[in-house]
Amino acid sequence: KWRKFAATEFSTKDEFQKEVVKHVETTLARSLYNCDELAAYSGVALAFRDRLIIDWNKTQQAQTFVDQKRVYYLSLEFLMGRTLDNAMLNHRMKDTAVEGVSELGFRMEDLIEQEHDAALGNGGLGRLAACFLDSLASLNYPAWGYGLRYRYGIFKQEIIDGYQVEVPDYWLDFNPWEFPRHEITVDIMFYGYVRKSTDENGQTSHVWEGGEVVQAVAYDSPIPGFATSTTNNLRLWSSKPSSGEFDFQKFNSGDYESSVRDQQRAETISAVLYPNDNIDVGKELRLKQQYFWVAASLYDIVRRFKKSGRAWSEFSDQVSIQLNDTHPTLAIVELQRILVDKEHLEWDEAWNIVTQTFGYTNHTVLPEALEKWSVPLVQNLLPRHLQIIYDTNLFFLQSVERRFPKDRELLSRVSIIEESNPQVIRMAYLAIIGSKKVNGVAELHSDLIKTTIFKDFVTIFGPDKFTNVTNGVTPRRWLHQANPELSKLIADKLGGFTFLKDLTLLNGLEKYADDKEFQKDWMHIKFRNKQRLAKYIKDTTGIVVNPSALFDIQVKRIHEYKRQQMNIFGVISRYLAIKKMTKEEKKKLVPRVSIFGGKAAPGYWMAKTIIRLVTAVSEVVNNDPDVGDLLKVVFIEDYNVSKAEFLCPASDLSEHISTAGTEASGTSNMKFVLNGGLIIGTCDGANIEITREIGEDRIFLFGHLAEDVDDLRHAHRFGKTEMDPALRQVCDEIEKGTFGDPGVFSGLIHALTDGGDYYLVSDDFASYLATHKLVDEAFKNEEAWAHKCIMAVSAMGFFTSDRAILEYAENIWNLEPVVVA
Ligand code: 26V
Repeated sequence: KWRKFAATEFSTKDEFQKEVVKHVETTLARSLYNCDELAAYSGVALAFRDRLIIDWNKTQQAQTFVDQKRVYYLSLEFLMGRTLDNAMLNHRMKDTAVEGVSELGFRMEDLIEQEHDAALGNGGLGRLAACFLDSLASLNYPAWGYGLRYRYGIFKQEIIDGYQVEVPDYWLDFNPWEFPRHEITVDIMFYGYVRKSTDENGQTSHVWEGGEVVQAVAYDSPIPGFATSTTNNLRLWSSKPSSGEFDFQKFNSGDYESSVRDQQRAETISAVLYPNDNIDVGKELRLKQQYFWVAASLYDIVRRFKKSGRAWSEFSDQVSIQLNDTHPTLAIVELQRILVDKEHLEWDEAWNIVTQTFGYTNHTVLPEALEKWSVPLVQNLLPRHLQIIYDTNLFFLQSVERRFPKDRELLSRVSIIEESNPQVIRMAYLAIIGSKKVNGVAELHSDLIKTTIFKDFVTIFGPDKFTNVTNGVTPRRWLHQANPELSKLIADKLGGFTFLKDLTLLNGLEKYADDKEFQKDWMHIKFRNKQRLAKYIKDTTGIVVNPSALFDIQVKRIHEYKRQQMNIFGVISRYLAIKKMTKEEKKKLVPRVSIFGGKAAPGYWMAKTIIRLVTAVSEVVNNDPDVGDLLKVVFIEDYNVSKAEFLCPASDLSEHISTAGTEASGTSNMKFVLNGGLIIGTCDGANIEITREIGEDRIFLFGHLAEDVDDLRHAHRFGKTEMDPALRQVCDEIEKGTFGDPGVFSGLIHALTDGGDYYLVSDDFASYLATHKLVDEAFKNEEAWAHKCIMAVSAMGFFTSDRAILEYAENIWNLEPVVVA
């Protein structure tokens, strides 16, 4: 009987305008006469939010009703970016809304800009989680994301006097996309002790008690699929003092300050995202974050399962939990604890359920990024969990011992506990042992983990436990939203936007690759996207760049393994060459704009030095009259998702030049090619599969292979390598002071010389420069270039995150879609 009161959703421009005005006047209590862009944005967002909520409710009801398996994606990072544009496009209502706001006197681009990025992630791993949520909803899979609601996302980067300065990112003052669920709370315990208790039947069990309690509060956000009603849920947990915990004793006795301190300590847990990417720092607060989030999420998942009234033996038919890297590995231990200590299942029965439930995705082979928690830390914070880890390890090692008797070396190699001082817990090993499937994120990476860091586990568990799911990106955000003109041009040729749901349809572009008219349209769109970027650069840095120049972009976290230093050394080399050129030679040179962007972890000194070198080179080169338009160097401040959305469509060339074997996959490589740019790259991560799909003639590959790396490093260590002569010149120039005080850059030079050139910059430098020459030559022939770009895009269907999610659903989760009426 409530149906007749059901909310209505707008479907025409007039209805939309009415909704916007209603929200501005009532929800926001603003007069239409002083409605600024922020208020207008808010009104539009609230109007769309209403539509989303209707689908969200329908979806959650339908998914509960069908009672099928759900997947839970546990990730400490969800790098969502902005929501409004995506919501409008997924609902196929943007055109209507654009018209509507324009009649109200606003430009939609300006309103979209009002929204703060949701920047709850560092880089690739967090953005992958966001793309996966989009695909899960678009493919109608019943799925929830679980994460932390950080008060501060990744810091904002300012460049002051050429150096990175970090500024806190407070993003929550107006966020219409989240819904606090003050009624959905979980008490989470830390510290305390474990007591053994024996019941009347002589059964002993473990009771963890006497610790400090913090409360988790759920905040939900709707995740709409593209052109479907399915709207999934992203649940982020926020920490606050538990209601029983606020110390009234202290409060009443006048110790107000200390009771406030206790309160703040609880709130600190979800206060800030750790800004490290690919480096483990082992801080207690980080471990607290991990347990807090994992325990709240599991409590929630188990509570939902128990409502279904099924037997525990059916748990893994109803629930799959995917671990996004090792950060949520404690979930394995927590589920075992719930089943054994709370639900009183036998150890083996519980462990069977656990190992049927979890899947673990590895995202890096870099040793410094593999999480290891110190035993004393875990003993103190989570005493019962440490016992369970010890028991798990014991039973595991016993089973290994039975199968491989007397191989003590093997036992110590695969032990979850590393016998260092202090002992540490190898989280990746725990994740492997507790999961049904382990996957890498690109073919090379998945092969590497099987033959290097996890080799012994392949011997023990057999090869079938280990699999590959190559990453992908959502074409909705990364083509349709970021590059609407290109999306439209493609749709015109392919007869509509179906390709956004089945990206392999792009291969229909192949037959237009030679079409001169189409090439012209294509390159014209590229040019306009470059103009837009040129304007942004001018407005934000004052640097004037020529939009006809070759735009060469490297945007990603700053890390030695990603080799931004090699890129800037290459730029210096080009600069030195220009300085020596005659007028005639200069005329033949293709003008370039080298664009860098990315954040350095605040404590990563070498990464910060790389940024300083880029800004120093840019100051010199951009102001050198000998160079003019032939070379410009730009550092884009505060690279984030929204900036990626206008950078990806504006590249002619993007750089993905990690030392072979170090970049697990990379995903911006996919975004750049999908937007009609070519790439220069090493044989690393997904570059290899991109090459296989688009063809060797459409990518600029260079450098040594992953299999050469050990020998090359060895040669460096034993002083058997001479520095590449071109690189030598670059170093000399830096040391001469051409880019300011050379002392500032000595760390970078030192890394190449006495440092043993761990990332093999010198070994790859000649081939890097030679390949850039090939790029210059290729760029001179615009038709041939356009042909390459079109052919490349036509072959990018494989790299949609829809394909990745279908593979997870079929090979790992055994998950079926639920269609919402
Ligand atoms: C590790 C740690 C260690 C503890 C402190 C904070 C922190 C934050 C992140 C990480 C994980 C780094 C792994 C990572 O981000 N890998 C990237 O994953 C992308 C998606 O699969 C992939 O495309 C990139 O190649 C890979 O570097």
